[in-house]
Amino acid sequence: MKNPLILAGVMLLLAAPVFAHGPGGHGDGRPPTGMPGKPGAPARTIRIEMAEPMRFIPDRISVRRGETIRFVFSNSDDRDHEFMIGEIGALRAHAEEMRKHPGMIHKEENAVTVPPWNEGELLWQFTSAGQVDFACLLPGHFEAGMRGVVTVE
Ligand SMILES: [Cu+2]
Repeated sequence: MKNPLILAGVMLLLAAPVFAHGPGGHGDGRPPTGMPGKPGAPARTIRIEMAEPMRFIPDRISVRRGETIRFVFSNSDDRDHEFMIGEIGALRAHAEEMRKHPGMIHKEENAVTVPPWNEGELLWQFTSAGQVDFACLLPGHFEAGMRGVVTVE
């Protein structure tokens, strides 16, 4: 039976992990997508441009497990863009929520919003090998291809 309430429940389950990705959010203390970097810890800077048409440049990044990255974003476009890091299913579900509530502003520790012609920063530590996704979840941007991948070696 295709019940919309059950579908909504599934969407909530998919969305849940993105909110749980804080320090100590998981039992083993090593969330698969990483955790906010500790201010003052050694960090490598990676610059990412948020550019028209709906692109992160670069959109493929390689890091080592355990590495802390200071992402510095420069928005060269005339509209807001956002960087949210997480698991792709959670990002997708979140993008859906953003379409329903366009005024939503992110205060999550795994996201930063950058106004036009401005810069923003996010400090993030990659704790597990594998792939971590990132995307701009402002309405229509994710769907237009504004996303990328971090490979953790
Ligand atoms: Cu965007």
